[in-house]
Parts: sequence; C-alpha cells; structure tokens
Amino acid sequence: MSFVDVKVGKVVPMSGEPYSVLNDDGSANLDRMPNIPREDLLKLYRAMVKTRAYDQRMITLQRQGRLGFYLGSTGEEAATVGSAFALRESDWIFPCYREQGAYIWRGITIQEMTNQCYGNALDGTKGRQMPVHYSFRHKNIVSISSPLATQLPQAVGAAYAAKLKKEDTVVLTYFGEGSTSEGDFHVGLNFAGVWNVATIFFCRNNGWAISTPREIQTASETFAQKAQAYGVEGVLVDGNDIFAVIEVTRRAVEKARNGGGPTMIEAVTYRVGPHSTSDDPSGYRNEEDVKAWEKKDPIERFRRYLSKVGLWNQNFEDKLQEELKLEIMTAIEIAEKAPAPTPETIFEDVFSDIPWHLQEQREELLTHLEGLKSAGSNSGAGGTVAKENH
Ligand SMILES: Cc1ncc(C[n+]2csc(CCOP(=O)(O)OP(=O)(O)O)c2C)c(N)n1
Repeated sequence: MSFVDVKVGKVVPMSGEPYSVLNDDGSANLDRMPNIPREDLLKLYRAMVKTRAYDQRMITLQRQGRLGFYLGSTGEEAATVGSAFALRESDWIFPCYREQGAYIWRGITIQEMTNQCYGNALDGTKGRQMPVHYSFRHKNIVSISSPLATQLPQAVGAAYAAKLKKEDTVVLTYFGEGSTSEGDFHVGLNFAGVWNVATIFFCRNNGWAISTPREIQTASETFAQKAQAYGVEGVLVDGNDIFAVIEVTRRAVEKARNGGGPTMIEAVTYRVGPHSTSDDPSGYRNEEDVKAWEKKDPIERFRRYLSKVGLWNQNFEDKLQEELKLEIMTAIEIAEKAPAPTPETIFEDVFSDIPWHLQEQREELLTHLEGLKSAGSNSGAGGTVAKENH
C-alpha cells in the first residue's frame, strides 16, 4: 500500500524507519531531494522561524498574564510548513490546533493571529472562540473545533463535495496521534476509502496526547498502518525533515488531485513544549527524552543545510530575528489597543436576515447598555479582555 519512491526505487514505508532526506548534520540524500525553487528555500526557513518566534512570544504573554491561554508548536514547524507548502492556495485545510506553521505559510499575518488570541474587535472570530482556535475562511482554512478528530469526517465531506462538483481540489486535515483513538478518525478514513476522495490525513505524531504517551495510545507498530484497514495508503515520514515532508505530501497531493484517492501521512516528530500553557509536563515525562529530541530540531537541521549550500549566515539570521521581533511586537501593540467586540455582534453571522425575536433581544440589550452608560457604570463593552484560561 505504500508508494514507490521512483527516484531510488524503494517503497516509502508504513512501518520501520520513516522516509527521510535530510540528515541531522544538514547533509542530504540528494537522490531523494525534492525539486524546490532556490528562492523558496529561504521562504520556507523564514516561515519556520517566524512560527517559532510567534509561539514563543505568545507563551511569554500568557505567562505575563496578558493572554488567557496559548498552545505552541515548537519542534513541529517542518511538519506544518512543509505540508502546507505542498498544497495549492485553493486547496482546503481542516486544522487541529497546532498548525501555526501552515497558516503562516499560507500568508495569514501575525496580526490576524494575534487578534484572534486576544479576541478583540479585529478578530475574525469576533472573540467567540478560545485563543488559538483560528478561522481563516478567506484562505480556505476552516475553523478549529476543540473536540478532537471532528475535522476528519468534515474534511472527507468537503472532498466528497469537490468530487461531486468535479473540482480537482485537495483537502488536507491535521491531527495528533492521540486523535487516532477517536471514533471520528475511523469514520473519516472509512468514508475516504469508500468514496475514494482527495483527502490527505496528516497525523502529527508528536509522541504525546497531553500526558498520554504514544506507547499506550495504541498497540499498533505505527499509526500510518492503521490506514491500510480502510484501503487507504499510509506513509511514514520524518516530521522534523522539511524536505521529506514536502516530498511525501507532494506525492499524496498529486495522487489525490489525479483521482488516486486519499493518503494518510504519519509525520514522526516530538512535542518539545508542554501541551498548552495550562500543562506542566515535568509531572509525567523525562527531561532527558526532551533533550534528545531537541537535538533533532527541524529548524536547526534545515539551517545547517542552508549554511552548507551558502544560503544562510549569522548576519542573515540576526536581521531576520530583528524583523520578526518588530513585526510581532507591533502586532501585539495593535491587538492590545483594539477594543473588545461590541456586545451586539453576538447577533451577527447566523441569519442573513435577523428574525424578529432576535431583533427584539438586540434592541433590549442596546437599551440596557445605553442605560448603564448614562448611569455612569461600566458596560463591559470597552477595552481588551484577555480570554479566560482553559
Ligand atoms: C473528544 C475530545 N476528548 C478529549 C479532549 C481533551 N484533549 C484536548 S487536546 C488532547 C490531546 C490530543 O492529543 P493529540 O491528538 O495527540 O494532539 P497533540 O495535542 O499532541 O497535538 C485531549 C485529550 C478533547 N478536546 N476532545
């Protein structure tokens, strides 16, 4: 069920050693190197570094009490940026909640993401979602749902719709390995197999589902092999290797676009940080394991490659870090100054014509707020409020 790597004539594995191109020292298996325009190499690197810089700054803001909650993706940047790179802009993404790299690659701005985390009046989700539960409809990125794996059947449905409309759109959905224990994982794969739709199931196997280690999540040797039971191709890739992720996702995309059906990709990586800012992993895992994975850091690995081919130097890095710092600080300043969404926005976005009973409630609320204002009380409508912790 695994595809053949035509360049080296080997089968891409569903078990055993994950498919890889880039070595830890930055050298690469040139036989397997995907064709990537030289100018895109630095763009990819930038997107990965930007993702990390954004994550780190948001975590600090939460620690400072300026943000209610955050969920970082440190160590998983090659998996998210590389897979998004392999898609067309018109393809759909049904995310989990740890795919900041995919949004950044797709051109979502730091400002848009920061506004969402603050839930301010500039936030596309109008303060109705938890921080990190983004929705970028203008870029074909569907709203994040907290319940795990619900996005899988949704992604299959979207791909089925594309098939009925005879469009060649590909739908990629992300999830963690813990989500493979949800019923929706099996429902999604089953229907994708039966309908032979253009869905790519991208599993970020980062070793942990909060405090549940991979070892007790499943008795299967790999997650990729679970796809086989549904007649879906499963492949195993080194998720910290940007080139391997690009190559494997590209093949899956090409196959899907040409009517070849779904693929499940298991990207083997590691959740270097805590699950979220509400988690403290020191209570359930060994720091030594984390250190071993930090040595396989996807950004450092890619940087070593770029340095070897003469595309990276310290001067470039210093300038990049300065630029990103400024961009992120500016976005935070704007997000913190923006007011909260006005209360009457809760009546928007469900009905195109607001029904009479909601109109009545809206009027009542506005009159009440007006009354509070003239009585000199705080209506709670102004100022940015950091979202609550979860
Ligand atoms: C249906 C459901 N059950 C439990 C949870 C609580 N929960 C949130 S994240 C998480 C861990 C998920 O792990 P995984 O799918 O491996 O993704 P990762 O966080 O590692 O990226 C759990 C159990 C939930 N959100 N939804």
